[in-house]
Amino acid sequence: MNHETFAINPTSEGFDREAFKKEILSNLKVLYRKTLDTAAKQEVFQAVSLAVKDLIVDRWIATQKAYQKKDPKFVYYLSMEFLMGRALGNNLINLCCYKEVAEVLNEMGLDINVIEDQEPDAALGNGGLGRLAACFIESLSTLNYPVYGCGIRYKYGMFKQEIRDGYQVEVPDNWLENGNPFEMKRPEYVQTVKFGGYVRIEWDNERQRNRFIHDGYDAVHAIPYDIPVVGYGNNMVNALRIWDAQPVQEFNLASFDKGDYLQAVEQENLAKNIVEVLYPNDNHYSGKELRLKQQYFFVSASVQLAIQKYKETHSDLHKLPEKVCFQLNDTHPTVTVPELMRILLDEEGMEWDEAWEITTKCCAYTNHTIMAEALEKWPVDLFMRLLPRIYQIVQEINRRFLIQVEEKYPNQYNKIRSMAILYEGQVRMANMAIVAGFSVNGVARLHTEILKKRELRDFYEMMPEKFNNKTNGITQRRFLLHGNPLLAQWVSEKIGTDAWITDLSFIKNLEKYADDPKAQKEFMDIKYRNKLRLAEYVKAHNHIDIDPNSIFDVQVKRLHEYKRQLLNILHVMYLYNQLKANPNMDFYPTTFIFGAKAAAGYKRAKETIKLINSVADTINNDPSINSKIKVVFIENYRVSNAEIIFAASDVSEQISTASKEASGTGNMKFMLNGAVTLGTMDGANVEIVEEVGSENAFIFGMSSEEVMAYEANGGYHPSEIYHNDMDIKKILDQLVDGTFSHGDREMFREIYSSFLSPSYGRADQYFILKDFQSYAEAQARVNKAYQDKSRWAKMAILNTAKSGKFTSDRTIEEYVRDIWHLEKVQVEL
Ligand code: 26W
Repeated sequence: MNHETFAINPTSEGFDREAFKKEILSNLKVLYRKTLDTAAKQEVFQAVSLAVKDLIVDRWIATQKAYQKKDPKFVYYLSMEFLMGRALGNNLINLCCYKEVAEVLNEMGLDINVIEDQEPDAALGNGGLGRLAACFIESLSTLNYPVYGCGIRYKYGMFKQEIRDGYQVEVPDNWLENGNPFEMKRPEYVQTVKFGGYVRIEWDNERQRNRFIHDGYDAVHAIPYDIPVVGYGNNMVNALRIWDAQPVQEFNLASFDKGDYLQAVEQENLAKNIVEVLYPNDNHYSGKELRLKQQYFFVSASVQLAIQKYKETHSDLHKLPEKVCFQLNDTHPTVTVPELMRILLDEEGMEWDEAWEITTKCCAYTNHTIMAEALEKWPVDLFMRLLPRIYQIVQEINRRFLIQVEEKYPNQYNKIRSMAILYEGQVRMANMAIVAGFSVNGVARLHTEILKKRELRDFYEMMPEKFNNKTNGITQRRFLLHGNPLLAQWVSEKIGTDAWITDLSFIKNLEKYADDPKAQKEFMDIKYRNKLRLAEYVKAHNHIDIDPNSIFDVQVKRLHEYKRQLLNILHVMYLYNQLKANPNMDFYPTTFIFGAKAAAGYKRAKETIKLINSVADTINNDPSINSKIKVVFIENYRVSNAEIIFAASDVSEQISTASKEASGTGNMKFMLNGAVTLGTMDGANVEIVEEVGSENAFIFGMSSEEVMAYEANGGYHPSEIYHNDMDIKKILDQLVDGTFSHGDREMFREIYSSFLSPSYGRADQYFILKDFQSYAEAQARVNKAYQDKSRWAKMAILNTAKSGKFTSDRTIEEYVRDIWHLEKVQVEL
């Protein structure tokens, strides 16, 4: 990476402390008619944020000026999800005045941590895919690239999780309750989005061709809100543009006759419903009409505005691909393809071939999963009813594509079956994205290879040039500099520079300290202090005491069967049995920490949460094991507490069934913070082990090839393991003998049955029993390794030192080089 041309500005010269202080006080006065001594914490947060916004807006305006001057190409990162977390702390970090503001607040008798804690997370995403989008736009800004993040301004984001009696309860996340101090409403960019109705064909005499006219539709207005995305120390501010829906006509009872009245109510309801809530499903397609409405709503608004903006300064739409790239974050925004075609054909009057040429040069697609249940396939009748004109265009795309398939593979029906966009009454969104996109990328090397060899084999054979890999990354500004200030400071001191903040490859210079006893001690002291911080959080939120001297073994991520939280908790049960049978066995005290939300309708996932909490309850209250094992389920896992958790972790549990986790990004956040991976050879774990060396990770379990071979043969027989392995038999039996359920033998019966006689699907689909002994053995190696303090410290330091590859800055430079072809823009203040 070349940073010479764009020297960063890590000092905050020009930051005027007194003016900042005054502005906070003035904001309190104007917003709330209050002074510092009477203002509530939330009000102080708002006042501080508004003062920060003032700093941001200067840079935002400067960025706009630079864009006007340079007319650069933009990437439009289209995503149903942006899991931003909190903004205040990171904005201060990227403005390079975090320390100064902390000091100013301190002088005013305020604690910056308390102020930051007043901010609700912007949780407009489920998990990895949404957080990746947030890291990407932050990296783009930091690297001086032009981007619009395009998404939906959900009224309710990811639900808040409460644990009651060990069960997950979902509570609405009213994140906009107190307003969002950083956002800017942009009513001047309102767009109209049309649903339903029918398509009329008229003869256009002038052009001597048919015209397609969409009539009888329901319309909604899309109003964008811009949230600033501040680059680190470079004065660049891009926008995350999220759309709100408003009825086209304000509802006005008096002025409507009966027909208008009903129409007005319907339009009002349509607008209200569309942006009401984020679908809390991760990796599971549900086929709900409202979800397709959400997709078309934000895509249509974003594409229309992109074209409008382009046309303000350009006359030739054929050159659109020189200025615009639409990156589709999974298939969710794939209606971008027919929507762009519609605009070019119906509104701009182009011929099909010209429109197709432009569209296919503007769209690129990222695949984030191979899980079959995540594939979006819309029923044709629903699709056609909601988007009649879009559907016609999809039909034509499909028709022309199938002619090509037929030409290349005459009479090979299997090719049509696998690649058709319209098939058996369904619109297959992935196929449309691949056919129309000029780039198809996976998110880790192994994942991309599996796509090419298996899931998308026929497409890869027909159009190999489209396929490429972009291994995911994470932003070190949030997950080290903000989340772990002690370690960040130490890294800078040790390597003698803070260049790692914008070029993480510098962090490799830590390697020379891996064997240094003094550095080892410092590193582990910092880890200890971070463990204390997490212990305080757990005490305050879970009322459980955990020992910061114990190993913190952590699995935090969405709850999903393929991620195998069940393997983890079954192993805890096994360890408990071992310790009870042999209280003096060699075992270093370990705290097993879980954090996970389950999709609201995902029964097995919710049962697993209950099991974890039940096992925790039994073990934590059993004095006979002397607190050697503690189990903690952290309620409401989200970006803000994740930052605290990663900093405090010793062991990073990345234990998905090999081949199932496309990449994982939590694994990278742990690594950066010096946690050692305990994992399978899946997703980006493969590349993590490659960087850090297999001697500095704990790898276990079947390979992806082995898993896929078993799957090809219809699975395996877990009952053989059950009957032959007495340790495993015991833990499974404990699921139904009441050991962890106060005598209730039915509570975990379904989990038990899933191994031996499932009511649906294959027995032990995710090979938990098959991998169990290998996992237990790896856990034992971890426990032993931790007891050698110096060896552990070395491994931990090396994990941080070798994490350079996993910055989202590297990922973004690869997208820019291979897909987006953007130029850096310099912003002068
Ligand atoms: C249609 C329902 C639905 C919702 C979300 C389907 C699929 C998704 C996402 C693709 C799920 C997701 O977050 N996938 C994760 O993406 C991360 C970023 O690339 C990867 O690191 C994770 O491995 C992958 O599970």
